[in-house]
Amino acid sequence: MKHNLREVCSHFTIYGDFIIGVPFGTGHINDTYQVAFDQGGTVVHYTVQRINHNVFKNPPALMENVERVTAHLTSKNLGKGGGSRKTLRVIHTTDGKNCYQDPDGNFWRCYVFVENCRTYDILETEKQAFEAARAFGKFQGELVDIPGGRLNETIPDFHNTPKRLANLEESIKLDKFDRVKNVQKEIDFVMSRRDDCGILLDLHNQGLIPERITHNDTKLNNVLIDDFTGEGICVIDLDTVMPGLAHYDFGDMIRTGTSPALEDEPDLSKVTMRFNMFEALLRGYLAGGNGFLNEVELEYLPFAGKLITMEIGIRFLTDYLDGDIYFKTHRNNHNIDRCHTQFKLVESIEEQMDAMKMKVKETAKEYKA
Ligand code: ADP
Ligand code: GN1
Ligand code: MG
Repeated sequence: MKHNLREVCSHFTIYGDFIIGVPFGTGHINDTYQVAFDQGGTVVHYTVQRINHNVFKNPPALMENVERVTAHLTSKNLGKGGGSRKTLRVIHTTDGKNCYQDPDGNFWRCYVFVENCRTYDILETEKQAFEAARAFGKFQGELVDIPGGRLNETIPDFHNTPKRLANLEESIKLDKFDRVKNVQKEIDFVMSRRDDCGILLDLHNQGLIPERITHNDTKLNNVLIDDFTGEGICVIDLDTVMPGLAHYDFGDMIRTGTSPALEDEPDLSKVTMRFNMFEALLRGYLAGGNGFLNEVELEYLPFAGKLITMEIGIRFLTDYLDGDIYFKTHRNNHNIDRCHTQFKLVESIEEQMDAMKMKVKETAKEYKA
């Protein structure tokens, strides 16, 4: 085990005796563990995470966001039944802080582990898609009136696609690992779509789509699905909750919720945008958000799927050129496999764009507030 979890846990206000800690989940950035404690003969679990401080430069500011967001969501769900499973609960350190910094400079946080639910890397049914998207829509809707001023930007320009493109161009120019020659086709793919990159930000700058509080990492495995009811109960992975456009969230749902293949699937024939899953995501998102989107936001929901998928593809491609330093990789060319699935999905979305737009037009009417 890379980390001494027993020692880490001793700095949090957890009652009982540490039993064991095991790595958990398939995230690309942080180190996540499930730890078990014996509390008077009952085993109780917690999530303990090392925050990647190369990616998140200011973990205490990030945790300040998490505390504000979870406190607000908790207040909204008070008295509505099952409230304690609907929002992450931060466990404080023994000296009253929201995270612990170890002697090596690592930042750790701890949450109550929500039992009897799980996350899915691939969605299997329309119901799961509906439920997951509804949870994200509800999350965005409930944060509309969070008090206390603008949230901290935990990663500036996180979904600024033109900047992501500029970073790619810089990495191509530097070509530190002599890899550009291996990915000319992928680079051409991006460059032929470069005019798409600024579309959402332009609409925002024209005042047509507003800034909202968004999650920004709405991978479908960032919502806990109840084992018994199949309901999307709790939105997790709150590191990137900050000001953003609604499209960043719906776009990433299309990216991760419509394909029947894993993000790193080498067999590209499996990668496709399943229209029925798109519709289920759309219905779930609109049902959860309860009509807060304006007409222009609605119109650009399908485009968001294309743009965010391309943006993450650009980031995987850039990381490959930079020597695989940002995303965790587990095999050679892992980032390239990931990039390929994204670009294949972009093509599939492009082919179905007209039908997707039509579907949004028809469906939005049913969910007006
Ligand atoms: P990462 O940044 O590594 O993606 P996440 O916060 O998404 O970290 O956690 C990784 C996985 O751990 C999730 O996909 C989920 O399955 C599980 N998980 C995280 N927090 C909790 C929690 N509080 N209760 C239950 N499961 C959790
Ligand atoms: C990372 O941590 P994780 O795996 O939920 C990344 C997202 C990407 C995603 C691609 C902070 O999310 O932006 O969309 O990988 N998170 C960060 O799978 O960069
Ligand atoms: Mg996650």
